[in-house]
Amino acid sequence: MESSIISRLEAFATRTAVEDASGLHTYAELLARARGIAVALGGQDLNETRIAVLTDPGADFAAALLGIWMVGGIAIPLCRDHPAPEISYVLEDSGAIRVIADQAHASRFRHITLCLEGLPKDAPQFQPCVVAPDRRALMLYTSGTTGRSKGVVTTHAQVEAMICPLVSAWGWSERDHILHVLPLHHAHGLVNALLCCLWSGATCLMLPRFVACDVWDRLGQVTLFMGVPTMYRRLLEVWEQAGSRQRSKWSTGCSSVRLMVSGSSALPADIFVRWEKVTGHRLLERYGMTEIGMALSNPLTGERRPGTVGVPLPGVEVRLVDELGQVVDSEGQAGELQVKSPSVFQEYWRRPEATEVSFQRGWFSTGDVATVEHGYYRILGRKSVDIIKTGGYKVSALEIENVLRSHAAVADCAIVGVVDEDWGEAVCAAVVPNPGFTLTLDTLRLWAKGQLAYYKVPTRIRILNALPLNSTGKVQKVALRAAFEAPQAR
Ligand code: MLC
Ligand code: AMP
Repeated sequence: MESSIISRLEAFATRTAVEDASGLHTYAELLARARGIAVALGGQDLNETRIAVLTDPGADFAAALLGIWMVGGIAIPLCRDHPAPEISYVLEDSGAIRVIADQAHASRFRHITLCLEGLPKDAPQFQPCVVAPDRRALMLYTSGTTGRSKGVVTTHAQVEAMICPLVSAWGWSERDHILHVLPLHHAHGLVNALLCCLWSGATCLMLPRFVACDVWDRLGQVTLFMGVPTMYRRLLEVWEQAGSRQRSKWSTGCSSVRLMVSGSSALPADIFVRWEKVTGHRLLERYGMTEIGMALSNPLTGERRPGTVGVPLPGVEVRLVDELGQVVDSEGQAGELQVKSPSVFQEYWRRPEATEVSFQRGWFSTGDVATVEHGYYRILGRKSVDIIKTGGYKVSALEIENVLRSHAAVADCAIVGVVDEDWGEAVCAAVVPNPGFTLTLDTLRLWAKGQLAYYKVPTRIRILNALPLNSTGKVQKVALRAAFEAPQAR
C-alpha cells in the first residue's frame, strides 16, 4: 500500500489544494509535481534516506514532501530564515543526502541541492513505492534541555495519528479553506495546518510570511485560521491602530471564519478577551508538542475555557505525575504531564539514550507541569528553566550559552527566558566578558545572528562581573530571571 495520505489526495483531484504566490494548484497538479520530484530522487524506494526541503511556503513545499514520501524517504523541512550554521547542523546531524530547494534557496547548498525549477512537472508513468505505515516519514528538529536540537522522528502511521484526531475534533471538511502563515519546519504549521488541510481535501492559502495587515485582509476569504499567541497580539495591535472603516471591514471579514485556533505557547487571558471583542470569536486553545502531536484541546462545540487547554483529543491518554513518579489524581494538584497516544514519536534520531529517558513505562514525559480543574487541563509552565518558549518557538538555554561562549570576548554566560508581553518569553543573556574585551549588546547580537536562528538571539544582555552561583556552584537562573523581570531592569 502506498502512503495513505497520497492515496487520499488522489480522490480530491480537481479541487484546489494550495493557493500561493504563484496561483492556484489542484490536488492533481500537486500529485503530478510530487511524481516529478519522486522520479528526480531516483524513482526507487529510498529506504528512509533523509531528504531535506528548503522552499518558500507554497505548493512546491507540499509537492516536495509528497514526492519524498512517494519514494519512501524521510522528509526534513528546513527553516529558510535560519543562518548557515543552523542549517548545516541539521543536514549533518540527520545525514541528509539531498536538499530539495526552490529557485530562491537553491544556491545555498549547491552540491547536494535538487532545484525544483528544472524538474519535470509530472512523471505520469511513475507509481508511488509501497511504504509500510511503520516506516519513518518525518524528522522535525526541536530543542531539549541538553545540547543542540534533536531530530524528532515520526513514522507514516504516527503522522496519520497526529492528523486524524484533529480532523475529527475540529470538524475539518472539503469545504474548509485555511489561511496559513506558520513556519513549515514545526508541527503547528506542518501538521495542524497543512497536512490536516490536505488530508481533508480542503484548500490551503499560504502567504509568504506572517504580516498582520495581510492576515486581516485575507481572513474574510477563509474558514479557518491558526496562530501562536504572538501573532494574535500583533493582529490586535494593528487592528487597534487602524481607522474605524478599516477596523469594521476587518472585523466583519471574520464572520466567514468558523474556527480560530491558538497554540504552541500559553494564550494570555487579555488576548482571549480582546480577540473576542474584536472578532466575535472565542479562540480555541490547544496543547501539543513536536514529539506527541496535539494532546489536549478545548472543544469545537461546547465551552472554551480561557487559560486552559481543554481535554484529551480522541485516542490520547494523559496523566499527571508528581516528583516521585506517583500519579496525581486530586483536583487542582500540579504534576508533570505525561502522554500515551498512537501519535507519539518513534525516537530522537540517533539518540537512543535521550529517547529512553523521555519515556516512563510507555508514557512520554512532556516536561510541562499542569493541573486539572473541573475536567479541563491548565498548563502551569515547564519543569526546566533551560527551556524557553519565545514567539511559539522552543529554544534551549544551554544551546545558546554554548554558542555565546565560543565568542572570544565571552568568558561565561547564562541564558534565561524572561516574561515578555510580545514574545511570551524573551531570550535574555547575562554575560561575563573576558578581561580586556568590551562587549555591547549590539555587537554580540549581530554576531549571534550569524550563528543562531533569529528567535534564539538574545534580546537583552546584561554585562556582569560574575554569574550568581548557589552553594553547589550552579548558576542561580531563577534569581537571574527575577533580576531581568524586575521593573527597574526593563
Ligand atoms: C523574531 N524576533 C525576535 C523573536 N522573533 N526577537 C526576540 N524574540 C523572538 N522570539 C526579531 C526578529 O529577528 C527581528 O529582529 C524582529 O524581531 C522583528 O521580526 P518580526 O518579523 O516582527 O518577527 P517575526 O520574524 O515575524 O516573528 C514573529 C512570529 C514568529 C510570531 C511570526 O515568531 C513565528 O512565526 N512564530 C511561530 C512559531 C511556531 O510555529 N511554533 C510552533 C512550534 S511547534 P530585527 O533585529 O531583524 O528587526 C509546537 C507544538 C505546538 O510548539 O504545540 O504547536
Ligand atoms: P515544541 O517542542 O516546539 O513542539 O513545543 C512544545 C511545547 O510548547 C510544549 O511542551 C509546551 O511547553 C508548549 N505549548 C504548546 N501549546 C501550549 C499551550 N497551549 N499552552 C502552553 N504551552 C504550550
